[in-house]
Amino acid sequence: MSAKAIPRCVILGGGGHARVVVDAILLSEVAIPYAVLDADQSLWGTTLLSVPIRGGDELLDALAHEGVTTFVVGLGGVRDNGPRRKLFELGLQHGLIPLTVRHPSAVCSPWAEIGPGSVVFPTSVVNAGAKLGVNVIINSGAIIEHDCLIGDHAHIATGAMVASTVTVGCLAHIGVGATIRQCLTIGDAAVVGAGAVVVDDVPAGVVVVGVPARPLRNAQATTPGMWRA
Ligand code: JB2
Repeated sequence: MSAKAIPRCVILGGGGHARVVVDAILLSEVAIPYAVLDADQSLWGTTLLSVPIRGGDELLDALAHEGVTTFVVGLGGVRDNGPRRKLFELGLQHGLIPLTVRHPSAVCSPWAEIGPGSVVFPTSVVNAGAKLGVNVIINSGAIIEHDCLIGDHAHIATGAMVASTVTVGCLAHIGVGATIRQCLTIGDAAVVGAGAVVVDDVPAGVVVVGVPARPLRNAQATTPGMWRA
């Protein structure tokens, strides 16, 4: 019986976040990180952890012809997850399969669900009954407690703690080191600032900061995934 072939993967975005994504792919051996694409021409011809940065997103078709079958969004971004959603949709439009990446040091319960294209970074925890949508980031050291629901394209930043049975909406951003009390709902495209402690539900598109977290004055979402402050 032949061993299952390891798929070739393209990483969309070649900055700091992508570096950790590539590291996790290499360590978990879930795919061969075959190429990186980046919008910044000055990076073309260079490498990211020895993976070639080949060019821009217009090379997706060419890479598919070279046998690349999977992709992962390597763009982290801060607060606005709209560009990450666009890149995810671009990969799908090119017929590629979203790769799910778990760093080997992450603790993911076998009773948790991790959606396609999601990335789970070093030492994070995703506990039993949690469900992550597509293209979610669980950044380094973040904790997703049992029975949480994390919406598509959401980003749980480094060291954030999401207590049990919390719902985080699509495109939401939970900032570095923030804490969300159990059973709350964070709306679609809402933003929780770094270090905030959230003790009430956060409506869709609203930006909250502080301890306890309160809405930031003069800040509001325009369309989901687009915000201004
Ligand atoms: O449409 C795009 C595109 N837009 C920006 N397509 C492709 N293929 N690449 C794109 N990029 C590229 O993403 C930029 O040219 C840039 O090289 C890269 C973003 O890199 P940067 O290091 O600026 O940000 P990041 O998203 O990798 O990391 C941020 O978010 C992480 C969560 C940083 O704030 C990190 O510190 C943070 N950990």
